[in-house]
Amino acid sequence: MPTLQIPADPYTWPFDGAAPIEKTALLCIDWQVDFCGQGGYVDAMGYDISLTRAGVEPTRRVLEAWRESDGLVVHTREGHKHDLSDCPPNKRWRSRQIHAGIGDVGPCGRILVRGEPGWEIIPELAPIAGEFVIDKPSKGAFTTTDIDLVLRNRGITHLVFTGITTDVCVHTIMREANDLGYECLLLDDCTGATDFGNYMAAVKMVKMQGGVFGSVSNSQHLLAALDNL
Ligand code: C5J
Repeated sequence: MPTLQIPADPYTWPFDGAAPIEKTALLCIDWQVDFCGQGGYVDAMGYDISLTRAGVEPTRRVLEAWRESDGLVVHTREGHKHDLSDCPPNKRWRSRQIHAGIGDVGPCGRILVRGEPGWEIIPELAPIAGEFVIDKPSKGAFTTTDIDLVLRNRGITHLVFTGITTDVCVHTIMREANDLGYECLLLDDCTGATDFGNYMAAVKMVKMQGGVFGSVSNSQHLLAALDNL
């Protein structure tokens, strides 16, 4: 069975020596127009989308190679129902304070609402047939969706993380997954945050205490390992 072993910091990933590709999923978290496209939610909040777009090209290369290895791909999308019945009032209130109200109309349609142009995954990283897409009304995924069931039904024990934003949804999902016993790897050039300092801190936090949430590597190391399969 083909396995992965990736040079990473603070430990060579995975902790158990080798990750069988059929037990490993590539997670692509919230690569949506709202988080990295012009006129989307992050843009409307006034952040520099070049920071959240920084990981697009490395992730595209990883996704292409992962697909060739027949590994499982799971995409997530953050978004709410049209009637916002699944949007916590404090989340909507907070976003309106900074003039990017969830559910309000912006250049990419209603912000973070399912089915709107801003909610779509960007074309470069769009899912293809056979890949799972998990819709979540939340930053995390494990308490608000069936992702854990989907992964366990496929025998997945190891997770490779790409996505945005590093310090919000990626971190929340990685922490949830780590708590549930999944062995996690973050690719640091396949992620980005709305603030570079927060990106750096979020990556550092994964590595503290000997890898409290997992280990950190990059696309080059993963691509080399996939090439050697
Ligand atoms: C945020 C996310 N930042 N995908 N969501 O609200 O990180």
